[in-house]
Amino acid sequence: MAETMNGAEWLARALASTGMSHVFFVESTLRRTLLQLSDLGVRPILAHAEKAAAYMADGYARVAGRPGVCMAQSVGAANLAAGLQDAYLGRSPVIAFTGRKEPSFQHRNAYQEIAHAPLFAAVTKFSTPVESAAELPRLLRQAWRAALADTVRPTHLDFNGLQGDVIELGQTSEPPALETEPRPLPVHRPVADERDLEHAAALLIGARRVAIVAGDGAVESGAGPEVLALAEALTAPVATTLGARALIPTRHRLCAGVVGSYSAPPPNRIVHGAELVLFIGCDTGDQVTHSWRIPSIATKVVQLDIDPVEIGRSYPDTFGIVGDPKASLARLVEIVGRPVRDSGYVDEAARIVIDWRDSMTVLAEKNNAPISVERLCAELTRALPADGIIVADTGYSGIWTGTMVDFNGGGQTYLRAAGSLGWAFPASLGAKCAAGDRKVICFTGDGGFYYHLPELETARRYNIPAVIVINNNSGFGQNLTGVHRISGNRPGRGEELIHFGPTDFALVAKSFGVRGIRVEQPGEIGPALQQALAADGPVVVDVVTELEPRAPEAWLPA
Ligand SMILES: Cc1ncc(C[n+]2csc(CCOP(=O)(O)OP(=O)(O)O)c2C)c(N)n1
Repeated sequence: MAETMNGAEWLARALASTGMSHVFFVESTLRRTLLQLSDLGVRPILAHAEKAAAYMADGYARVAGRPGVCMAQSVGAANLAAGLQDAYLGRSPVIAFTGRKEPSFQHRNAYQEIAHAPLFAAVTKFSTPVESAAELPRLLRQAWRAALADTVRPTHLDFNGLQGDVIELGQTSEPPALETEPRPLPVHRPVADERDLEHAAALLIGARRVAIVAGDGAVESGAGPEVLALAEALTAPVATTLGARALIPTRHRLCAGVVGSYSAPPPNRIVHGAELVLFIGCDTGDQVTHSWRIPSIATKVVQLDIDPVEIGRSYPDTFGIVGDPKASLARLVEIVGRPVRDSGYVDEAARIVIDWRDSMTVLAEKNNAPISVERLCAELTRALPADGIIVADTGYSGIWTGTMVDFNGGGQTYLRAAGSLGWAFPASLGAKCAAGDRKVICFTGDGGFYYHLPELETARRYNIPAVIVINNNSGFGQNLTGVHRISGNRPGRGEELIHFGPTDFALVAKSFGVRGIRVEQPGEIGPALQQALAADGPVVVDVVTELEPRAPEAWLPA
């Protein structure tokens, strides 16, 4: 006979059955479930703010390739929803639980509560109330499946009762399991239609200057080797989205770099010069295309994506192939075979990349204070272990790491914020919870770090050994160009809008009981990173830089 149990216990056992190791929450919510989870070996991580808990679940999910769970009580729901924006944009399978006051409290000015459904509508692909323990198994399985189905995105369950109490009140006799066979992302690997692949191969072989733009979907699919194999066969340069920075070795002859608005000049020049662009698992949004100017809107496109809705979303002249990137590229490589190709375009592309790299050498090797961020990035490249993970914040932190840090294209992982400043630090803690022995380095500006600074206490409490590198330039560095422009480029004018500090974050870290290393000379960066990576607890590496230097800027045609 099937075992009957309380809904709160069912939830804990069902989550634990998936093999997850951590969940992230702010009191007071689902207490019985959290205690049961703890008994079952799943660690509840108490964060200091709901947004941080959502970011932790996001970082966890991206490294685990499995859902990350976050929870909050009713009044925390708006904060938790705000934290799902990055997971939604970054296509991360975060599952959020909230409590909601029971029906007798609705529509009569209940303390602390606004409607939850509108909050979650924009940041989830499935969000539903849970009214009884009996409904829980069906709805959680749906939330789980929906989060993992392409396009991967957050889902949400809103439990009746301020702290999710409803599931404590009822019983269920369903088996506490969510999956028949736990699988990492992507859960499904359909191979594209053979005729579409043949037509795509003909288009690709028929074009002389083919550029590949590989996106986050290619990373999710683990398609790096297949992307490179196709690039070799077609003699095509490979540019990537920011999120796919680590897809292939960034020093490879065919690697053009990150294309779009968060980019250095070479990839934009290269992709703009293509006759045909092959998008692979790429959202073709404004960031990767620099608002649909790279490549130009009239460019002939072949697009491979697991989600048919993405095909031709931005470029009208698109031939679409629907399938898992890795599985479909493997077949496409076979069909393409070994055609005779002109190497003129890749030679030109390689020259553009080499010349630009040469022009950056002075800054990457700069040996005196103030520290150049290019040098900091060169030190990060040297320090990052072969299976290391970099978690970068948005804005300049994304541009610096996406243009100036090199990756081995096999083993190393690059995670970037999908736009929310402050995401990286909590996300790196969640990432480290999923990373096992792999080292995690967070790269953030001081402006980004201030958002969730109290999570230093969380890092210490659970002894999460992430390395937090702060590019400490005492302000919103990226925004300096903008405020100067508005103020007629008058020196000093407008800087009060973006200036703060100076703050010694090494001292701040120490006050939280976290190790802090202050770095003011370029020669100190390498040893500081080594010490931090060797530590068995969290370490803040506070690198003092200046506001004025600009990150690489994207190229646009005249
Ligand atoms: C939630 C949110 N608010 C505002 C912004 C706009 N924004 C993007 S980058 C940036 C400045 C970041 O400063 P910092 O983290 O210190 O890095 P730096 O630019 O100095 O390298 C701001 C304000 C944002 N991306 N997200």
